[in-house]
Amino acid sequence: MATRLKCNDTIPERDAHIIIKGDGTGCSIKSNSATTPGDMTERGCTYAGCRGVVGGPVKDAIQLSHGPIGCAFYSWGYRPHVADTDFHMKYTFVSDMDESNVVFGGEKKLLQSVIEAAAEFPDAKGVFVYNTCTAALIGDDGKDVAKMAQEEIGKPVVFFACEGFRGVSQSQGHHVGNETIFRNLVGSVEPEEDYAYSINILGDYNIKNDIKTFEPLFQALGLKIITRFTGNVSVDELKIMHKAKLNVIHCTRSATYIADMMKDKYGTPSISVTLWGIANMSKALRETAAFFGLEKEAERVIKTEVAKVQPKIDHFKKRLAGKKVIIYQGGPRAWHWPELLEELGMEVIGAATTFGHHDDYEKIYSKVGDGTLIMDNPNVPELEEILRTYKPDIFIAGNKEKYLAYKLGVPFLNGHTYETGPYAGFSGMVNFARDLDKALSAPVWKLVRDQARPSPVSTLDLEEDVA
Ligand code: CFM
Repeated sequence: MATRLKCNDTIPERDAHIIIKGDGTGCSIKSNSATTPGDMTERGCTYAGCRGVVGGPVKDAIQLSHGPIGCAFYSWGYRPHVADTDFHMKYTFVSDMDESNVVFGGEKKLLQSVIEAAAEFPDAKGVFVYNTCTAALIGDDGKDVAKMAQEEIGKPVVFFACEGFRGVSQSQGHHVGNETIFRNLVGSVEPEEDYAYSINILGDYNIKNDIKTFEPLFQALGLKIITRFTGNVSVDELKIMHKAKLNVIHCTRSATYIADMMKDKYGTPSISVTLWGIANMSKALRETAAFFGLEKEAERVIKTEVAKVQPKIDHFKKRLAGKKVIIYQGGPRAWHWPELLEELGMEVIGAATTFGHHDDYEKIYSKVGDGTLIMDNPNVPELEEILRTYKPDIFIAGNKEKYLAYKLGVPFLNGHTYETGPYAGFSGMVNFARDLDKALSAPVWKLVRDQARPSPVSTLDLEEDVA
């Protein structure tokens, strides 16, 4: 049932986006709808979801925004370590539309920018052009320009119609990114190699080198990973992703679209997995192995690898058990992570997403206990109110919320780009537990409680926890 926070007395439209599990009305939350005017949402735009999340990690493509320079600057390098080259951390590209281009059109400038960038970086395997609001509003035909540019430079020039205003959040950008990569690149070459035991990992973006934790596990089963969509991937790897026998989807929110298109066109089956946490990673290996008849190998890998990390996890579990968590992520991590936190003896008392769809909320609903607060697209006053009233021991969210948490005296962990990560796979779970412990045990919370705030929201027993 819709729930009223005090701060929403003047914006009652927000009530439908906030529910409490177990009040007898089921998962009746409103989501994936336009933000109410006046609500200071934290959502990103379609361009952010396409350029930042899906297309951006492709390591040997020139990432070129067609629009004003700010769109390129503010989408540059905010997700670190997604590739094993530093090309994208060093450079970002933009057609640099200015007022005269808005009046007279920016197509010529775009064509010239693509040609210049390709000449300057001859090793790049293609150019990805991302449309922005400005270029779309004046009616530039970027798709046509991309076609001309492709003929001129002799490499793929892929145009993404991801102008920011298209959807209600960055989620629409994932969709555009999936469709555009599928239509323009996938299946454009036919290698002759044997791909009998091969998979793609879809919906992993190699945050803080996540792939280093789980790729060796799949490889130890005897499987070849053709493509990661799109962490640390090359244009050439995207072209042959249709050769895989199975798609393993990690982030279902951002990558199920391409899995569905591959199923329709190539008959490629897919499974949805979670690559965080001991139980989930084990399940992912078992299900993938079962598809190829490699069950024995899976049991061997799980046994050996879990034995290496379990003592460390047990150590942290003793320190973390009983702590209460509010988690606020973009989408699926809010339902992937309650189980991990449970493995560490912790309890989720609030879960929120920026752009989750109803299926994400149903998953959250099924994984948290009665009384848990579930929120869609929360804004800052709402987050402040729930941190003050629910008094979690730790808040897992992103950089936008970090200082709010700190100012309120609440320990914080960055769940988007991680603290010291990686967090995926078996070894990543140790990092996750260690970073949670570090955040909770930092001596600063004692000072904050004693000196800065008469009534902090932290419920930590500091004497016990300070290392
Ligand atoms: Fe998928 Fe992601 Fe996420 Fe996402 Fe994101 Fe992200 Fe996220 Mo930040 S693709 S939906 S748009 S798992 S950047 S790597 S952490 S909000 S929950």
